[in-house]
Amino acid sequence: FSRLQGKNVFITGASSGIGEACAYHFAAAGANVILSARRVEKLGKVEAAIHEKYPTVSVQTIELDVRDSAAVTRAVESISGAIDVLVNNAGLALGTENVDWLVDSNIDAVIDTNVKGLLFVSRAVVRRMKEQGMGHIVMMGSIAGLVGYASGSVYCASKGAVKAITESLRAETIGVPIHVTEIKPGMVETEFSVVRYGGDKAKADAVYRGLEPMTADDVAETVVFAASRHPRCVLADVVMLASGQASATLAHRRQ
Ligand code: NDP
Ligand code: 8X3
Repeated sequence: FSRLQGKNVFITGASSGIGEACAYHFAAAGANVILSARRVEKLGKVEAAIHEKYPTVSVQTIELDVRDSAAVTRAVESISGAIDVLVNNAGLALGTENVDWLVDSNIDAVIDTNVKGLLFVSRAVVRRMKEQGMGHIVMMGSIAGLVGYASGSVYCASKGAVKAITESLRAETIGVPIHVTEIKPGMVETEFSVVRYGGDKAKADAVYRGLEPMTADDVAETVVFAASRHPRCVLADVVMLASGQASATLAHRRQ
């Protein structure tokens, strides 16, 4: 028995990391998955892996850059049937400049993706869910949205915005009912730090030095748990930390 059996789950940023893990975990729960990201070849590999392991699950892949408002509208229109669950996950950090050295292109990419892209996707999907009279949106926030840390101003601001958008949306949808969950993970080892450091794997590895980070599967399990509660309740807010972490600014590292 699974409350997610036969449900349709739309995931942004499903080509790697947390979004990809969500694709597998929702498929394992019997849900059909609609996977979107810019790198379609990676989505194809995820689709093939799901077909092989869960042959009864339907998979749709959509090439989508969430920064493109019109493309987001078209992508959501291309999804047939209900959208029962949205995992609003696509996102990134770029660079670690302090405020006085911020780079325009990094500011634009992070705000355009994490804030504006998340809003474009939310708008299109909430309209759809209001027509359906139900739905569940899982926002991928971060503990970086709770406390700003040095060299993280733009990313922290973007995740602070995710928190604010989540709260506004929850207030706007109480009567529908559309359920809204925000997951705020701490350190999860994915492509996240490799992207943030422009492909420098050594710098990315140093982020997790001396502690055991969470995995994308750890977060995906929680996303699926949140999306499969009884409809009378909503898991509104989840903070997930690696066991050696107390906050975005306090971690215990073995020497
Ligand atoms: P990854 O880099 O592994 O995955 C990021 C995903 O986002 C990729 O699938 C990427 O796909 C997609 N993406 C990035 N930009 C765009 C875009 N413009 N349009 C569409 N898709 C895009 O990192 P994570 O899995 O770690 O990150 C997923 C989410 O989790 C992000 O929102 C991140 O901020 C958040 N998070 C991560 C934490 C961590 O420590 N790793 C902790 C807390 C939150 P593609 O490049 O193919 O478009
Ligand atoms: C990513 C988590 O703490 O590296 O959202 O900013 S952190």
